[in-house]
Amino acid sequence: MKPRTRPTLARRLVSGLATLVVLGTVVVANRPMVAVASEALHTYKINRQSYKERYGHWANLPVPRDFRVNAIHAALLHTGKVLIIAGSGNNKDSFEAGSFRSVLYDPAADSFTEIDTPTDVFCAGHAFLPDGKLLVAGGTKSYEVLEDEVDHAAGVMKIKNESPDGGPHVLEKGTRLVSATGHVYRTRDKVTVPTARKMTHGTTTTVHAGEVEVWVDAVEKGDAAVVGQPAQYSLEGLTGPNLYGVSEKITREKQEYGGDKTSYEFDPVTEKYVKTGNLQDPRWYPTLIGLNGGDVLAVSGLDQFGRILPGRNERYLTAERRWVKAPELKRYFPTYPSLHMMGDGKVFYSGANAGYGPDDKGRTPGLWDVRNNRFQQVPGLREPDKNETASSVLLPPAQEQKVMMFGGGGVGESEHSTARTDIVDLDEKSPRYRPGPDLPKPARYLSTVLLPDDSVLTTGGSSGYRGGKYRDQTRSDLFNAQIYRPDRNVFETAAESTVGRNYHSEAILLPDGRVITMGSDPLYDPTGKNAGTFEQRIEVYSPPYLFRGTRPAITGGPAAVSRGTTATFTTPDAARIASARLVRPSSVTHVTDTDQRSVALGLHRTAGGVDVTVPEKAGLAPSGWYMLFLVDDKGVPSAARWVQVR
Ligand SMILES: [Cu+2]
Repeated sequence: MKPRTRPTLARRLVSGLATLVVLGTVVVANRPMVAVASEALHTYKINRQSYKERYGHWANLPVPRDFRVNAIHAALLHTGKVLIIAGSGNNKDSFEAGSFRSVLYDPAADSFTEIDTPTDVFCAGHAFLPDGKLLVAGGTKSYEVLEDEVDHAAGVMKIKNESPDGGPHVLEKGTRLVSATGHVYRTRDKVTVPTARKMTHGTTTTVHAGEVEVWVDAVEKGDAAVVGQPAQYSLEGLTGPNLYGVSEKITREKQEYGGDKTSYEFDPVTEKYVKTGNLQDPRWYPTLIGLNGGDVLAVSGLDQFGRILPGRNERYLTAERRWVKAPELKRYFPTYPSLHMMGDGKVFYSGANAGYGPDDKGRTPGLWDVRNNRFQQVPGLREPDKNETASSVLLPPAQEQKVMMFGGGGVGESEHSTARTDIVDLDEKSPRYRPGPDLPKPARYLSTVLLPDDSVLTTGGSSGYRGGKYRDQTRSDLFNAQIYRPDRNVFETAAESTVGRNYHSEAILLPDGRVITMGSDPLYDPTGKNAGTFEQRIEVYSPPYLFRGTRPAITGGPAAVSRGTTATFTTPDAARIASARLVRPSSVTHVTDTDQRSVALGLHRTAGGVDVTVPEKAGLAPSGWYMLFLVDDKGVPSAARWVQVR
């Protein structure tokens, strides 16, 4: 047989080129098939055991149609169920229809229940009480009206009563007030104007007018009824100087959301909202934080007329189930400030917040001593102009007293966002933020979830405002997830989520060690031209530790433990238990969560179990329900057992 001659270089090039052209044509002609093939390859890859062991695994949670809600708030109850609160769900039609919703998801039974929701708790604040009930305070009294939708001039009117004798005056909704130029305005609510108070000092008597604020709308449309300066108004049909209105200005500017005064304790056992005393100030976007001793502090928020509260904070007296003013703790914060309870009882404001208020006020992080209202600024945070829509957590374990800031964006509808993380050690004498590792991409609304193995899952978020435009992208949802390892100060790549989550989204650790993610409220649809729709799908992430062999089990132990004491829990896996953690369940909205924390327990292994010691300080382990996790020497956690810390 004649040996085959080797083709020349030119021939080989021509033939190679021809093959490429043929292959290219095949690929182009069969693009859908190639896409299917690459998707199949991706599916194969992410489902391999070795992949899951390294990156974890995401799965969609099928939600029956009737239980799909706009998840604005989420909290894990000590019954193991997740309370998902929508209220009106940032949907004006639902608000006007009085349709307010909450849903309970039970991960153990994989079932959903509708919860009767009496008022619009959309954008309330919440925090767990020592007995495990969830205090939910504030919410939505009125929806925003954008400037181009304001046809009638409107504003806040102060009605004054200078008569100390006639008793209080009740003004029905629709009461008419007239300006000096004859324009008529109607009140939006029924109000009671208190009597004036007579004060006598020696021989002189002064009268302090009684007053109440009410929103008024001009009767006629257009600009004629706009009043640009402070003015006085008379009540139609009323003569005499005793009762009148004054207003700073009546405008056709944008009307912000108005806050509500309602407050509830959600009872995880009866699964009902139980009304408590009202807030002293209506609040929309407040932060609630539990204080040592069991009371709760409410700070910030917009009032019933959409004005940011100028530092009027208040305290919930848990034993009496009512709110009282806290003038001794007057301090201004932007809305939904991220607050963390520290070991010594001080409250740390990380600087993260959620978006209302001027850009030059109350934006500096610091340690707030809630016993004497002193505030020690904490310097060093990089890009301090990008704290809005940032998130922060008390890193695990809580004993380290380190808080980490993640991402964030500029104030308002800013196009700027950041990938920075910074960490502060609040045990230092003069604590300051120091640089942490960057996130893979700039991120607003990043969800941060403490895992029982002392790592932090970060997931979701978007680079642009509410998932919208960022640089050359129309949509900017982030699908990359990563796990922060405090011991090595690095982010490890995690599997990618399939659902993007920006504004109004949440992620929380479940008792079985998985993480549930929900919500997202994009401003625009994928074209970037039409209004976006609320994301109602739920996705659940199983971290790598769930694929790394048999989990240790907790088989018995007390339902309650006291701080500073030791308790015994039984486990057949005692020999390989390396750590024990109490993880306080999350109650989160707008990436603000004052509850989430992981507390290290002293650990002593015995033959059939472990003795664990709870720290003494209430600032480290505030009273309430926790998930006890035992973690083995490979970092694999048990399923949690619920324990109440007293
Ligand atoms: Cu919101």
